[in-house]
Amino acid sequence: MALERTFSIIKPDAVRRNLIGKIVTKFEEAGLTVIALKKIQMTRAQAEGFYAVHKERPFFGELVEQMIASPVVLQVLEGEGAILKNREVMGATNPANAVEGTIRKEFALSIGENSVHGSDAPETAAEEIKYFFSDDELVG
Ligand code: DAT
Ligand code: MG
Repeated sequence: MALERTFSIIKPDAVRRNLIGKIVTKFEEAGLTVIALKKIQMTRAQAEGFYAVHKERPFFGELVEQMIASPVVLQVLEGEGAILKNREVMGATNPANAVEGTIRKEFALSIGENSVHGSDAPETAAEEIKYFFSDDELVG
């Protein structure tokens, strides 16, 4: 396994419920290291650009509205096999299908308000990190 970096968003539904610490703890306990972290209010343009891959899907409008409803926490996580590890800690997109102990099983409200985003592959991880962070913000 290689040392990887991946991108994570703690979504508005979780930030609003003061779950930042509990979610970061899940990542850290899985062996992921936080090498960048910031809280922002995402703009509509940022959210539409970030989710451009989903723009033809029926839930695109709702997805953008949920992402800009209130602040989010952005992170870059580093570790061995970090991309897959992050996805495992997150759990399935639909919380109804998420395994016990995962973030989405414990905290997600619905398939849309599912508490976290995580990159799904090395290419998207690199793109998503660059979309929100400059190189000098990554402190490995
Ligand atoms: P993931 O966030 O697990 O990578 P995805 O990339 O397929 O899932 O979709 C991005 C987000 O879009 C997902 O976190 C929640 C929303 N979404 C996906 N499928 C949906 C659906 N059928 N109805 C409503 N929202 C959906
Ligand atoms: Mg995805």
